[in-house]
Amino acid sequence: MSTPGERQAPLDDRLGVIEHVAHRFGLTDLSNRVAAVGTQTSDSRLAVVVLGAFKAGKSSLLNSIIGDDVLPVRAIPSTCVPTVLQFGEHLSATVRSTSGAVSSVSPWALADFVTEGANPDNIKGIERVEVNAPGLAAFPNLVFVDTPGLSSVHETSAALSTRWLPRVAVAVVVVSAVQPLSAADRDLLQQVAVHTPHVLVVVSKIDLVAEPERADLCAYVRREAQAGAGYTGPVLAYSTAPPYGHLRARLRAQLARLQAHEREVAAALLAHRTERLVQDTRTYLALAIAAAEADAESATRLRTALAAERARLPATRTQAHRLVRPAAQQLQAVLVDQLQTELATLSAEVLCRLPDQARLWRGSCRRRVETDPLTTDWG
Ligand SMILES: Nc1nc2c(ncn2[C@@H]2O[C@H](COP(=O)(O)OP(=O)(O)OP(=O)(O)O)[C@@H](O)[C@H]2O)c(=O)[nH]1
Ligand SMILES: [Mg+2]
Repeated sequence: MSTPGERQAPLDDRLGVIEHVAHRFGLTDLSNRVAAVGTQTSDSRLAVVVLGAFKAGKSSLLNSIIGDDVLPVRAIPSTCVPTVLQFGEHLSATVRSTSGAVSSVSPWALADFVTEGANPDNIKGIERVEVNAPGLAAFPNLVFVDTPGLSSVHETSAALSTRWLPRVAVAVVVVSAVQPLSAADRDLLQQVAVHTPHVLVVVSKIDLVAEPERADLCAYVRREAQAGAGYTGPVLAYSTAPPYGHLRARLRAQLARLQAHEREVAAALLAHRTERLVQDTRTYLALAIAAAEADAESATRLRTALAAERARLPATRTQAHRLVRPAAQQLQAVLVDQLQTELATLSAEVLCRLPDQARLWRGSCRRRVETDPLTTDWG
């Protein structure tokens, strides 16, 4: 694992320029994102943030991953305070108040703090609850976050973009099978893409959809997510119901892959965040020029100031590319590795089924198999 110093050094210049621009123009969005990059360089654990609409099944999904029903699950809008879950040898919980107070509580009493019913509009002033869970032993470098549900596109933009999205390393976007990919979900996917390249879409409650329609439903979500938000990542069906252990295992396998390649994931995340920050800073600067052109005097002042910023940004971009390239190479190596493993499994399966299938064939194909099924060249 890289030390904070190793990750920080090459970023200082870029972040310094962007922070300067953000401060000068009062761009809090950029300031938050610069702060998030700074946090990433000092905290090596990856934040897997579970996001989605009200009642999509976010808390249920996390309970099934940790193997304990500690997060309150309700049929009415429930979670109102985020809960951060990480590996710990013993199940325990801590409540952090906005005042700075910290207190240990029973992990079975989280409903008193994180639910709308017991803590309406967060009158108890809780910033977050932290849970140590032995069920996360397989993911010591991941920190999971259960977030309050989103009710509208507006809320997605307002609350999340400033508070949670900048901290997301991996976004698990939960979409309910009974309300697949609403406008708010598409908006969320678009916003998430600004902050991380690591996104998983999970179609929850798949047990509520008849078996023959499940594949179509996932294909629909995939199509809509691509058309509406340019999303091309995995779409995983999910259910917390007992017969669907194989679907839960698939999600765990995806998370295990992130855990195993934590360094590459973190490098790609840092490169992505920096590159997007550079792009957005350029856009803000261009807008600032356009706005200032309405006022000749301020335009002259601003132009002089912006010329200095612009002179520094090309160097910033080059540095960002330097960061992206090694990360991309590392990821490529990982993908080739995975493909080779899957190819070996697939080849074994094809060779195993071939004799039975070949009996049904006619003509030249059949003659080739009969000659030597194992050395026949199928290419
Ligand atoms: N049938 C079925 N119901 C589920 C599944 N997952 C969650 N539910 C139900 O969906 C409802 C909402 O689940 P929660 O886990 O509280 O959803 P949430 O997204 O955390 O909700 P908020 O915190 O209010 O946004 C509850 O009644 C759950 O029992 C599932 O896989 N299958
Ligand atoms: Mg919840």
